[in-house]
Amino acid sequence: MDENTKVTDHEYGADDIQVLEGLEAVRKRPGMYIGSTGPSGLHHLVYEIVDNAIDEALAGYCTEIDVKILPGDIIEVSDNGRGIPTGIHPKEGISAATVVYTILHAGGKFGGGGYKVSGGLHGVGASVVNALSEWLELEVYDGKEIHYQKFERGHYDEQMKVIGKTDRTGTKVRFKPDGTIFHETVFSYETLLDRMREQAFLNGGLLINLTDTRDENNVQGESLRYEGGIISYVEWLQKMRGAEVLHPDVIYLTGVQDDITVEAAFQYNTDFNSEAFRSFANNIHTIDGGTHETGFKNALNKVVNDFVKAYQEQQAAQKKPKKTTKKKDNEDEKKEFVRISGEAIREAINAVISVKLPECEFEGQTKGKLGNPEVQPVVYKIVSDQLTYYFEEHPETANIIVTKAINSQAARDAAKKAMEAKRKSAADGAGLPGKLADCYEKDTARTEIYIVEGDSAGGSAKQGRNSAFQAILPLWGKMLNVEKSRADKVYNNDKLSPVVKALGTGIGEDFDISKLRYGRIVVMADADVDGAHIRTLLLTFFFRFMRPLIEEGHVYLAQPPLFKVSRGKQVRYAFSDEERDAYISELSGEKDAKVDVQRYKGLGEMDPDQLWETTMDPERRTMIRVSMEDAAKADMIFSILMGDKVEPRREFIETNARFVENLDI
Ligand code: 1YM
Repeated sequence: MDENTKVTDHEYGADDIQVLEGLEAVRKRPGMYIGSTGPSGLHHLVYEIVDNAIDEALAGYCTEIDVKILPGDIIEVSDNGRGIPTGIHPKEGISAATVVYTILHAGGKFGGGGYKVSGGLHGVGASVVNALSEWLELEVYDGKEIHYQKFERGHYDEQMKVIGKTDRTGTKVRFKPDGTIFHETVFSYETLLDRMREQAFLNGGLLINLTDTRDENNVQGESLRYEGGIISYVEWLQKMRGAEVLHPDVIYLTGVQDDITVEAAFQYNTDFNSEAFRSFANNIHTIDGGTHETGFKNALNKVVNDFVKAYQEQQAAQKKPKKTTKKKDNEDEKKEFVRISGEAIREAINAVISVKLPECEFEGQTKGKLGNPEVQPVVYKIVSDQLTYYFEEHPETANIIVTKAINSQAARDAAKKAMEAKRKSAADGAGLPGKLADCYEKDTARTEIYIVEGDSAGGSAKQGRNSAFQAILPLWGKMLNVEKSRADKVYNNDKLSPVVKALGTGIGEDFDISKLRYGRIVVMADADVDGAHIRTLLLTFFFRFMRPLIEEGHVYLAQPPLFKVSRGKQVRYAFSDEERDAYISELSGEKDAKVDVQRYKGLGEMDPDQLWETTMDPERRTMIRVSMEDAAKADMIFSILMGDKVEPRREFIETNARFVENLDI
């Protein structure tokens, strides 16, 4: 017998063999059960245990959950619910709690009858956490006795036993993730805090305490309870992004139909070109949206357009003399009624949508999209009925939102006109910007455009490039912060319009990726503060106006070296201080020969050959591909970084300083 089939104090029957095989399967292929054995999988262990406590809260028996990170990165989760049943399970002949922690469950719980609402690991359960823990201790308080059992990698030597008396009820679980399974066993307080806060918002009124006692000199913690549920969530999101709200109250709509519970909360702010949706199905964050989001968007479209139409009809009736014939009247109405596009209606919205349903189907590569088709008409019906009612009851708010939608549409129309005028103007020649040094090839599988700040760097890049497939566009003029500008200004900006023309796709609602002229768009800027500024501004622009470029992985950041380390003809380029030091010791050799170190302050200091060798040659360069995991999160980060409120930006930079280099956007 190997160590994984340890002898326990009861005989193995056919069921036990199944248990062992089940938990072995989890240990052999952990990724299949928790997604990965990196940090994300590690944190999922906590979510799974907490989800069981949240289910107990949803069932109405638990009001408080404690989550602790203890020294040694041990996790302790406890709740004040009923406690997992400890009685002997009729079929298995062991404690029901032991069954929960040792048998793989496909999803729904036994005994319950209801459906499992939350679910980090798609409901596979506590046994997976147990199988992937070096050890796990379970304590159940049943109002009389404390029941206890210890497991090692899912196995146990002793059955559940009583270790003391108690008058409270609840469940406590302590575990240490298995270091032979996980690459990373250090928990991130911030990651757990984000998740616990999200769950506290989604389960309004529930108290979740998070404490980190790993460093005894720096114990940190937070008590999270939001009576307002997702209304509080929207308020919090607005505050985080430093937004100025457009109307005082968060609009909250809710209803139940066909076993589907729908909740939506939203509020507009004064931002431009931003749209932030956060949606959840059974408390699981659906980062790619799905049928609940579509239902909501369609309902919002319909209701706002109904009100716009009524508003326009009213205006027309006031203006029109009574004499005109009926037929003409109708014609005029048709002409005057302007439909507002979904994008214009959603500009500057901040929304949270949460649905609960008997069984979720998730779609897409990352399973981040709700697929259930029956959800869309239910959300549509509830949101359109209730929003119509809300607008009737709150005419001032309705008026603010409808006016904002009309203005957003007007700005978009003006922007479109500006674009068309530019396109048509003869001065534009073939339509390509004058400073673009284009490449010869046309096949986007190979073509690249380098967008370069600064004329001298642009010059070196032009000489150093391979003109067959690499185009260079130097940037000049005054850069516009798109975060603070209406769409028509963006289209007319002298720095951005050459970028738009060179890429060929158009922007905003006109964006057409099939017209993209280059497969790779490389932003090449100095490795200093000004360079960082240019990079952020361009990324914000792409994110707000050409988002599919980022979503489909076309945008890259060039990585020019920071140092040149040389000894005679031997040359090394270093991209960090560590690399520089390593090359210095490599080249100085045993005899400590003199090594020359040059620090590049800007791209302009490199000659064309050096620039090609280090930064542009596909065989030798490294580039960062810009990706975006979560649009709502990216939207928030751009608002914080580029908006005009200083305080949220300072806070963001302080808490994220360590991560800023590899932000996921
Ligand atoms: C710290 C983690 O697991 N709490 C928890 C779990 C259960 C219950 C209560 C519970 C559920 C039910 C009845 C029911 C679970 N019970 C089961 C099972 N906290 C934590 N609190 N009585 C108690 O669903 O009917 C699985 S989880 F299957 F045994 F009922």
